[in-house]
Amino acid sequence: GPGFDAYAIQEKWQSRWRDADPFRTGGDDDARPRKYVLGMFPYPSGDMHMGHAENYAYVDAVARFWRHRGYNVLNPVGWDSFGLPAENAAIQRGADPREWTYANIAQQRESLGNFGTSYDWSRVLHTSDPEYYRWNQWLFQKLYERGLAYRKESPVNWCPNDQTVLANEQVVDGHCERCGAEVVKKKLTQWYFKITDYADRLLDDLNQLEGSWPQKVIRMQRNWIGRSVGADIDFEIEGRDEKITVFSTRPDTLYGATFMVVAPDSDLAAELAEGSTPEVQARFQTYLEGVQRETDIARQATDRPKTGVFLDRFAVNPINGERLPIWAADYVLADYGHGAVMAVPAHDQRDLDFARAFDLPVRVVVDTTAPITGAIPVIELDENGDPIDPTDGDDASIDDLNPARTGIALTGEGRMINSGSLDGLSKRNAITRIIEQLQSKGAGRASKTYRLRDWLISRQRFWGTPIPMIHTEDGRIVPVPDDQLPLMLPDAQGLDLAPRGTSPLGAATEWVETVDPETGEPALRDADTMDTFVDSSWYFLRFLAPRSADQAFPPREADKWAPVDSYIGGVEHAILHLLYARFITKVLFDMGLIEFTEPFSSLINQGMVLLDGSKMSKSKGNLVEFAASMKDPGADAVRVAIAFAGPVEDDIQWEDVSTTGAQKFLARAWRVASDVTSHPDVIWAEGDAALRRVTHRLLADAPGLVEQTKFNVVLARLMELVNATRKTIDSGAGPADPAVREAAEVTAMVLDLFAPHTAEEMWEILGYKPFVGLVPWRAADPTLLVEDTVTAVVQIDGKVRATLEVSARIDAAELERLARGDARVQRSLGDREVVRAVVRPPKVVSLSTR
Ligand code: ANZ
Repeated sequence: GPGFDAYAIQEKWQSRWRDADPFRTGGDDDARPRKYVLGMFPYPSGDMHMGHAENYAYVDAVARFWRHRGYNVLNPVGWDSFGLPAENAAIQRGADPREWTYANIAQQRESLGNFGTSYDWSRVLHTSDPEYYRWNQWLFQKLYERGLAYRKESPVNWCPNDQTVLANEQVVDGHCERCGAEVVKKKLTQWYFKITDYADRLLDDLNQLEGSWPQKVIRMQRNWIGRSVGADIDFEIEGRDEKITVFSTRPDTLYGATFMVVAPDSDLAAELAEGSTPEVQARFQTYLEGVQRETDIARQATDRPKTGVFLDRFAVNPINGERLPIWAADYVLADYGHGAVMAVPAHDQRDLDFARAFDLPVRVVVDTTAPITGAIPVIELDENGDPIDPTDGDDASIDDLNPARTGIALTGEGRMINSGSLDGLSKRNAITRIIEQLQSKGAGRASKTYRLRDWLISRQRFWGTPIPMIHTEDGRIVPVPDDQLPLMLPDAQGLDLAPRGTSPLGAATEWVETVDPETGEPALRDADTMDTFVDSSWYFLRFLAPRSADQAFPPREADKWAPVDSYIGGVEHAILHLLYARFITKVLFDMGLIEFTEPFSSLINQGMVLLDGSKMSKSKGNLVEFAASMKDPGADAVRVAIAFAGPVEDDIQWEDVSTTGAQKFLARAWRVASDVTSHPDVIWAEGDAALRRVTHRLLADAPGLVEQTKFNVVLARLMELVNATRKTIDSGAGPADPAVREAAEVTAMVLDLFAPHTAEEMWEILGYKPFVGLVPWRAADPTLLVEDTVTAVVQIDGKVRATLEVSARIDAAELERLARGDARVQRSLGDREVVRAVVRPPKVVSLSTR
């Protein structure tokens, strides 16, 4: 007969799917339970590459799986279509970002169709459509009403190449996440979303996600939020009316404070220097200029020599009235805590390094050699990974450990000494006690500090959502009235998009000029656009009713579908996108619009497709053409090869991906279906039991494996089934055996997860109507799952010495190996040698020593 023609099959089934639209999500009358499966939506920069293919292959496998399991599946797709790459490409080519974007979307959409993905195509959305970004503007105004959107002037991350500000999350090791240019600080007035108000909830709710999100992502989010618990302590400053507040995680060590350090680039440092001698001022200025050229990363490195200037000013320790010299030093950061620290060199390594460099006093206030009952000792490791025991040596006393001499700060647990009324207390009790004392003096309070900063959302670029605010002549800032929304982007024609640090919209005179909605006086629109991470922070809700003209999303649909059951995408979004989406979800919850607080119930991060060890992306120029691969080897072979390449979360080396192997497997599966000669009305029970067992074990195991995203294992088991079926056709009961038909049908159904075109074709060959994609999962027959075992006896010189439970299908070699390895057999053999073995599988092994 004719051979397996993968491309013809692919074309045929894609056209049938287009006509019948079988995977559209069921509506209100659909009684099936619901599943919301979502892949992180693509950015339309050029055509797709194999990294995209991997993501869509997994998303489609999960969506198809739940349909087979009887669910009404929502699996939508859309485009994250605002953003810098479109604008930069447009500038380079002198084109319109809009045209570039929508041309790419059209190309990607065709590629996705060619890949055979089972999306609900009726729900496609683009974030650059006014019907979408109108709701970004709504969201912005809602946050503004709630005090969660505000403007402030502060030093921001500035990319000198892209000429725009960046969020902290977009700065990677001091460089622009997109273009790699070194990021500098610039003082600007910008819009922020107050994500820090949600820091505790963003942190605490991660507990709900344990087990359903990758541990690594949870850990990265925890570190990013970075909650530290401690106290704020206020210090009087000589010659200054206001106190200086410092944040400390170790208020228990307050008696050990011997100096104070302020961040040189803080307003506070400048003010303290200004109030000092001209000499200090000059030295401070020189120091500051050097500091401003450093990155935060370099400043926090523990191994670099400590630098700083004495400001010739003094603080007063609120607990004992001691005078503390104030220094400015770059290891203290301006935008963490209060930009100032009380330095406790005996118990903080950075402070100790500084004290030793500038000959400042060191006072021990925790005796780390004193035993603390009930406390779990903190064991620190040295660079060899061996525990450092601060009490090393039998008669170590705290004097032997004097950090001023050893250079090692005593950071471990112990009992308070040299600390007045705190003496003898453990760390925990001392912290509680000192906070009480400070509080009663009005000089301190319990406090928390976070690494997380507010989310800077304004951008000085064109291709984004216009910020829906108006600046009035008398200096007020008011929302664009509702009836003027969407506030649409003007035509890019005639606008100079070249980055120059101010928004190109500002030059669109007609667009920018408006009136104050309250007074009718002339006013100006805000010319900045929103960070595109605003767009993606809530898009999963828009899919529920993407055409809705009067709501961002209907709460009723959200009750039905959200949160997303399975969210699938790259680990590169472990912080930014996921954190923002979690934040906005909590805001929408607080607004009473949704009834859940976490947007993605489970998260699957796929690894990357690598070429020569580096990430595959267009910018790296190492793209394996997606479009070409759809013709040869074809969509199914690409999907199978990727899913078979290894565990989902592992990176894949493209060189190791065997599309030839995948093609051969698909042809074998198809041929098995073609060889079946029995009719669909066969009686399964009459089929070959051994083959049926392989089939039913796959039916029983595959659901668990898919839920654990072990797609490669499912494929390996499918290959095993195809091989077993071939064996029965060729050397067993032949192609008419009902077990062969059963195996071929189950192969088609399970194969649909990975190779839907081949699966549909097999299903049709087997005499069924389309679509195998909608066929309910077959239940495994429990009687075929019991592993049939028998009891084998082991005789030595005619006497039974042991019995073994073995598989009924065991072969002679394996049975002999088990028998000889058995402990009882070895014991009764002692040092006698076996001279003859007679093995009759599965029941008898007879060993002779004579
Ligand atoms: C006194 C002290 C004694 C401290 C001690 C530590 C150990 P994390 O855990 O990272 O939050 N600190 C506070 N603000 C700072 C800033 N802007 N730049 C650099 N360091 C700053 O660290 C909190 C600790 O880091 C605080 O507790 C403070 O030093 C320092 F034995 O206060 B500690």
